[in-house]
Amino acid sequence: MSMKRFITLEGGEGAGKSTCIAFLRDYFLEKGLPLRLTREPGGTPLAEEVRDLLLRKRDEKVAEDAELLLMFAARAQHIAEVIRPTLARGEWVLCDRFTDATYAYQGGGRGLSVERIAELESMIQGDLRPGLTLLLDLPVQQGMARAAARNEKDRFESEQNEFFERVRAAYRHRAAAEPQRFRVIDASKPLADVQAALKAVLDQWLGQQS
Ligand code: Z5A
Repeated sequence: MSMKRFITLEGGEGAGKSTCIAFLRDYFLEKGLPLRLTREPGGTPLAEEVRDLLLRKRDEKVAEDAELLLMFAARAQHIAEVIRPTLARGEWVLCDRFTDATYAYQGGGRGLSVERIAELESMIQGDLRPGLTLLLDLPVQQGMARAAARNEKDRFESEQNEFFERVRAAYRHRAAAEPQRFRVIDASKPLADVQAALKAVLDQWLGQQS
């Protein structure tokens, strides 16, 4: 199964993932390449229900391990029902967040150990890893200012500044550790520059396919 066709998009608050997804969808369409756009947590009816459980604000404190296991429960379903079958058909998958988000939010943000996450990653994913990960990176303050324009905050968006600083640091740490998989895009730039950077990365990535 080709991991080269499995692409993930990551980034912190207000990084512009939704905006970039639309651009990437058009890019693939123009190239005539079959693309399945999907997201985590979510991507199947059951996994979307788990997403709702995870994002909804509630009075009860959510235990860190409960959060971690729900993320991987949704992921197991998403992999079985969408990601593996799509890749097996030879199509492309573009996933809005994947396991790097678990390392960043549950690892960096909540402080869970990398080993604990890695154990679940191999249990649930086996050898499935993205071939290419696009990380939209920008200073936390700038991202928060962009995101502030949105309506009601969910359970993650309600976290404090320091939480998002740890998330960003964890993402950057992972990108530095795996430069062959990650492409870090400066998301603090105007949208046109971000899109040009994405296009350059994909032109190069697709060029390597043949
Ligand atoms: N989560 C987790 O904890 N563990 C996991 O394993 C996984 C996820 C998979 C939901 O994710 C939450 O799940 C997430 C982490 C957790 N929580 N948080 N935070 P999500 O991906 O659905 O949530 P999100 O981060 O809110 O994603 P988003 O909706 O795609 O937001 P965004 O990246 O901020 O994108 P945006 O809406 O496109 O951009 C925000 C605003 O900035 C918008 O007004 C744009 O017009 C503007 N924008 C975008 N780009 C630019 C540029 N370049 N210049 C100026 N303005 C811009």
